[in-house]
Amino acid sequence: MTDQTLTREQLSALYRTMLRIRRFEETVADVVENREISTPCHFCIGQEAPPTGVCAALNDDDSIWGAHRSHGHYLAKGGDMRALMAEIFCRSTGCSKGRGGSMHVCAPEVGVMGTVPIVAATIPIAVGAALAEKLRGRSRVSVSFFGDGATEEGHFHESLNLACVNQLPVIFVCENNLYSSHMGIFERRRKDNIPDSGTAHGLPTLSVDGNNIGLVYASAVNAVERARAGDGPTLIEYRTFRWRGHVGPSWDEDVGVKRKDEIREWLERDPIKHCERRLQTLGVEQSEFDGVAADVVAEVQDALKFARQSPKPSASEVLQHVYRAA
Ligand SMILES: Cc1ncc(C[n+]2csc(CCOP(=O)(O)OP(=O)(O)O)c2C)c(N)n1
Ligand SMILES: [Mg+2]
Repeated sequence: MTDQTLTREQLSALYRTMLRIRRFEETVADVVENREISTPCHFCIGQEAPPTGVCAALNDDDSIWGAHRSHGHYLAKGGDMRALMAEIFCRSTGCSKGRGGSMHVCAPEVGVMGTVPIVAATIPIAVGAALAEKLRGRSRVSVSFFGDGATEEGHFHESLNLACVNQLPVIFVCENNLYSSHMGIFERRRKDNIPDSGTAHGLPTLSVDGNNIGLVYASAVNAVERARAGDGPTLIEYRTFRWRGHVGPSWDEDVGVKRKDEIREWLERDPIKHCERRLQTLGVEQSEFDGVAADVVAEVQDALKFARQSPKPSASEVLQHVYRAA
């Protein structure tokens, strides 16, 4: 597989999306740090390429399903930035009407069907969505985004098996950032072999550099083509790394665990800088980068202003839009 086939325009669009995710999350991180809001936020700073590249390979009516670290997926799939910021501020203008916060986001109009912080919870739901599409005879694809920790849940294995037996149009995207909360992969598994799970269940499986946007995009396009053609599911492992702690704005720290040596290496593999260097080789000038940066800052500041000015749900309405057993 090669990332050399992307045009300058395609790569520029991917660059812009990654920068939108990065600046959006850095701004939210500052707001949390300054205690303006106390919403628990799991940032994907450093991991922007998988959501960006995979969502760029999808259509609006393809569905995506995520977990607790999903701001990037929402934005990359075309979700409205103002509504995401407002949701994180728990305002009634938020994408989940202020009931969900950072971890329960949706934008069904562009296929962001739901994110759930129960680890692995949405993997079987993505399979169900793919089954529905197959039964309806449509060619829409569903994508399940999850972390390496989720592959240790039974849901993951059951979902892979069911999808493979029925050749469903679903793509399993494992963003392997080598940590589940504060626990490194070798504290949890005997082997660093997530792709083997796909092989065991009979799925085509690949492991890709998740910080190289060109490779991410190319691998996603292949998987989407297979799914649309009726050739069934694919499991893709994207190797990447988060720069912040598991939850919250702090740099690289979880319950006292720091990963200094690892992060030094991963900072050098910044997916945005990598993309910037590729664009430079394609002739993009500094003035163009400056223009994108200015647009993105303006968009994020507008979203922040919108969230701050939006009302909170009133106490009398707080049970509206909430499902409860009768
Ligand atoms: C079923 C379940 N078990 C445990 C948790 C607590 N928990 C929340 S996030 C997380 C780590 C998940 O790691 P991973 O799937 O690798 O995703 P990452 O945070 O690295 O993106 C854990 C254990 C949970 N939310 N749900
Ligand atoms: Mg992880």
